[in-house]
Amino acid sequence: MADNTLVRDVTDDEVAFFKDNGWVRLPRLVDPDHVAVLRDRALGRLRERSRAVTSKVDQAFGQSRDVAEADEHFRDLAFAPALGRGATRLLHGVTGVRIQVTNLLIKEPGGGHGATEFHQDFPWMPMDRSAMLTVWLALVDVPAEAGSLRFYSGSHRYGALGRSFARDGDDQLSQHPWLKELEVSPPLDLASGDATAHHALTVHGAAANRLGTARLSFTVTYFDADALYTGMPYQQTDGLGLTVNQPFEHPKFPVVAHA
Ligand SMILES: O=C(O)CCC(=O)C(=O)O
Repeated sequence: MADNTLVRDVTDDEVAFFKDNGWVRLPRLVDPDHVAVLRDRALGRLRERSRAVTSKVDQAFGQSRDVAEADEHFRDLAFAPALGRGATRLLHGVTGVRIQVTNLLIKEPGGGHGATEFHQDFPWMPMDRSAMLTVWLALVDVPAEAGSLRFYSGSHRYGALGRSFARDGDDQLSQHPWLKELEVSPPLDLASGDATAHHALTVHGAAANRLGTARLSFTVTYFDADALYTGMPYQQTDGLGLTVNQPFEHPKFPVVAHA
């Protein structure tokens, strides 16, 4: 993928907004013509996914995890230098990033999937530091009524607030009613190729899809390349042979940007 043509750089204003709010909107991050190619590939992959509903997450959206390992188009995007640079700048104070996971998400309309309850991503992670973010790229137009993400602005400054999706009634608002004192991001109408980025400590969620067509997105999660493995049990990392208190030196966690 040719850098600076299909993926743009993140601007200084976007970096500043993310630092204050823990999330940012990134209009036209990826060229919409290229996104049309990605969309077709995404639909093919998602058709093959397991439809088993074994967790609360499965009730909120369907997934095709590690898509960049299986499809060079998504690999090229996850490795795009502009994205690696952007993630490094957004994550203030890190010198480089690794990929934690790539994913395709589908939120079906008409009761197929419900709302994504408000949660933080970090409490599940076996990293010794929280510098981590997810870029959520719209592969179709995602008006607010399709369930674009909403964020509690500034919630990334309150540390790890606990796991959600683990027990009934454990969304972040139920666990921490004081979050309502924070501003919620406005309902976002995203065009295909627009993205949002959110910090792994930012409380976020999404309404059910009321649009009538599927909400489709590609996500890539980047984390501090210098983070150390804690050994906390986690399905993705269990059995990979990672060493506790050492960096994530493994092909599953490639470095995409480093000073
Ligand atoms: O797309 C959604 O509804 C939720 C996605 C999410 O929580 C994430 O990417 O961290």
